[in-house]
Amino acid sequence: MSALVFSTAMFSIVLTAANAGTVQNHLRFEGGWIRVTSSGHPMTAGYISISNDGSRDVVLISVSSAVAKMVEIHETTFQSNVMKMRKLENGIRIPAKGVIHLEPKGLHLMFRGLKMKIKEAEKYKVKFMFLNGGLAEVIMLGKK
Ligand SMILES: [Cu+2]
Repeated sequence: MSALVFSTAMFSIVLTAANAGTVQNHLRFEGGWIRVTSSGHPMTAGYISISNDGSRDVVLISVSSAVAKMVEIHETTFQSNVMKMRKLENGIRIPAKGVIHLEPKGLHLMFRGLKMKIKEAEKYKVKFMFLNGGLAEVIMLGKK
């Protein structure tokens, strides 16, 4: 499972691959985007699909980025038709041969304490950390 760790060489490939879908061993990151903000806005959400083509489950345990003080993993719930968000303290399990979709009104990344404005078509580096110590650097695109 240590093969999940990105080498420096792989990292540069990821940077040029942009939003086209990133392949690193058995994990694939696709369609990653962050909702654009107006200046001074403190938070925004991000979405991405992560596929696990491997034979073992993996757990996404934390996410970070230079664009925000913290990035939390959230789920959206509905209580009497009121939309609420909850932080997932134990991360998200991605089953073997499975895929998870972080998407509007569902699981999402919450970028809190934004240090900059998120602009359309701009590329942002986001780090995904897994329970086994694996780390993936992924480019996410600013989008409306
Ligand atoms: Cu949220």
